[in-house]
Amino acid sequence: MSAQGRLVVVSNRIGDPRKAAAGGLAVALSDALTANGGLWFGFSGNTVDTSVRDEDRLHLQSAGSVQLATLDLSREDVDTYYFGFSNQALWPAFHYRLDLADFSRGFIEGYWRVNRLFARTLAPLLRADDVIWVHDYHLIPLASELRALGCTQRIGFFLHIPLPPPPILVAIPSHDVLMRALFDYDLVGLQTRTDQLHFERYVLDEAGGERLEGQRYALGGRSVCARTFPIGIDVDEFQRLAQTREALKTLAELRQQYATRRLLVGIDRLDYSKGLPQRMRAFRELLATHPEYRKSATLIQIAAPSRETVHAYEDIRRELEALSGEINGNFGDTGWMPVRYLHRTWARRKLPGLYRSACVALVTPLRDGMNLVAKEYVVVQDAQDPGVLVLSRFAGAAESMPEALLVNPYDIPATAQALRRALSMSLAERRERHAALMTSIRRDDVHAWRRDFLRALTDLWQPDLLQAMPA
Ligand code: GDG
Repeated sequence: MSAQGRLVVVSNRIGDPRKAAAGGLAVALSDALTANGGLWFGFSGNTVDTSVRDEDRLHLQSAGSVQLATLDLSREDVDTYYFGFSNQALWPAFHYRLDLADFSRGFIEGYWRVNRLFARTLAPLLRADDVIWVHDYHLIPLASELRALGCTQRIGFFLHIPLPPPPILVAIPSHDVLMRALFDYDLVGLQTRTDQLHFERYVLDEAGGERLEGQRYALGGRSVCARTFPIGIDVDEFQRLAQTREALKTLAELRQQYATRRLLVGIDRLDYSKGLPQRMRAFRELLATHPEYRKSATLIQIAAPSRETVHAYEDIRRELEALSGEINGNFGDTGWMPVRYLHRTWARRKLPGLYRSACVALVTPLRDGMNLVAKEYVVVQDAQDPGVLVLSRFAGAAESMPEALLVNPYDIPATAQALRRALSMSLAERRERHAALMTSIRRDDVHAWRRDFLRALTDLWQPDLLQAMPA
């Protein structure tokens, strides 16, 4: 079997490598997809009647040497598999929010049904020497379903979100089936060493599995390699974006508009994992305890709409509107609003201008797989006069970015104190921290992530070893 097989990427939604707006992940994967020809498979985003046959739901198109395959789903499938089990059970539970998790029976059934449908539709498109890379929590059972159809190709899985520790994992009904499904992959990639440790603790202590050589784990006669691959950004691509006319224009406009202000920026999907209310409270605390900032500091918070039909997202949106209104009401003046809260998606090409105009970035999730905003902010700073990153210790990024100002976002006074420190940090210290952060961001960029994962998946594939496993 060749080590140079075609790459098949499977994710809930696919990226189109032809579109510049696609972002780092799509661009990085498209390099690998085009190298030996590739296929990207996922949900089309369109819904169809349940009576439509599998073959009529599949759409194939070519983007250069890459084939894009998308599948329509029924309304019920989207509601149970996507909005249901993926985003109302796994997303909150994996972000340690069991209080928000809904484990309705119909959700999990829909989740497995769609994974089976993905497998059934994908299998006929596969070649014997393909290397398959499955992405994220929507598709954990996909390898099991493909194996059940007789697929023997190398299959890797990467989890973009955190893996919680066993006491949280075991609260998920059928956690055992879900975790065992990971053993149908050849390689499981996680964002951080902490996530890997949680995987190990679950396998050894909860499931009664074993640890083998080389970060391999055995359970129920099967074995899988589980390793850490911290995802990164395409540094050069993002720095190039910062030099485009639009990014420079955004920067110039913001500098002019806020000439007498110091900008703090937050850019996130509107999601309860991102710690947005806590962040606003920390900013409120800064204004309350340090009146000198009332006339100078402005927080621009972009909260890009996301999963709007899910209740928990509606609640967080209301909370943020109330908080920003309250802060502006209490601390604003006729000519100044301390919080600019924008519930909309900003054009990607403008983001570098916004990052660059801010002397502080607030990346303070309550829990995050990695967080790419933290990395994007750092790489577009002026190395001679860089801004300061205030980063939650609960973001995966904190593991490799200790030179940021690390905070516990639940501790509002301490976060406010960190904001003050960031706003008053000396140039020498800012430069030193920035240089150190640039080194790790470059080392762990998206190309290294992709290369390391695919190399591990290719190298690890040793059928002899699998067959030698005890039944
Ligand atoms: C998941 C994991 C993990 C944000 N607002 C706008 C906008 N963005 C872009 C950012 C950044 C991306 O979206 C967000 O990436 P994050 O990593 O911060 O977070 P998630 O979306 O939750 O991603 C996360 C990631 O997967 C990768 O593995 O790091 O932990 O949760 O690129 O710039 N882009 C535009 N307008 C916006 O308003 N155009």
